[in-house]
Amino acid sequence: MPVMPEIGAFGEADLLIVIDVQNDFCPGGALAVAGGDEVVPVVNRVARRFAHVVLTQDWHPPHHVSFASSHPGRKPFEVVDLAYGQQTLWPDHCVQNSKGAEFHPGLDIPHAELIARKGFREAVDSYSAFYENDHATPTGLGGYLRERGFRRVFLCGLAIDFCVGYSALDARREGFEVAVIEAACRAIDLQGSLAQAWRAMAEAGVARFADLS
Ligand code: VGL
Ligand code: ZN
Repeated sequence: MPVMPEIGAFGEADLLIVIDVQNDFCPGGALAVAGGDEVVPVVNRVARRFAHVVLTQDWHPPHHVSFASSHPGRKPFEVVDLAYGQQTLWPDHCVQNSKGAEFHPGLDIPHAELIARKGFREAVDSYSAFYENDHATPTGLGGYLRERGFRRVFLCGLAIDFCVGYSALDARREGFEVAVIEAACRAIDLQGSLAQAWRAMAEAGVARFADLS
């Protein structure tokens, strides 16, 4: 199991990754996460503790394979078998350059150093910031983090049971120490996905912090 630092002792080897705090994942958005907007002030506060922050942005082309609308006869939240495995179908969301794909207007992290967009390949979804959903095609973020010298990755944002959780597991696979900051996350919670995500993260050695304050 990784040994996480004392809370408060964040330095040059520590990175906060803020996952997908975008309009479409907030109330009123196309794939609204309950209480999604509530994370905004928490994320802003947490981000001020870190010298280094990366943001991710779900960024799909129109007719993306993860959209139910791309599969005649299918409805959102159904699961289909694709070439790379099972894929949950979603309402159209975070379409490139749309209002829904923009960061929540309250997100205030001027010192964020990189915006990593994901899910931009039409034929494969990408929950994780590190790998496409085929679990084989890297996004390049792992290499970026290594080259920057980060060793500890802290994660927060939306949604804990999809993009935050998959990113946490992949960050462990990439060899980083990993912690999730729960107060700065919300869940989609589809058919037990929230409990399953926490179980998988615990097994993988992802630390769980209630908050940083
Ligand atoms: C997400 C489903 C589809 C997420 C993104 O950010 O958790 N979930 N696209
Ligand atoms: Zn998406």
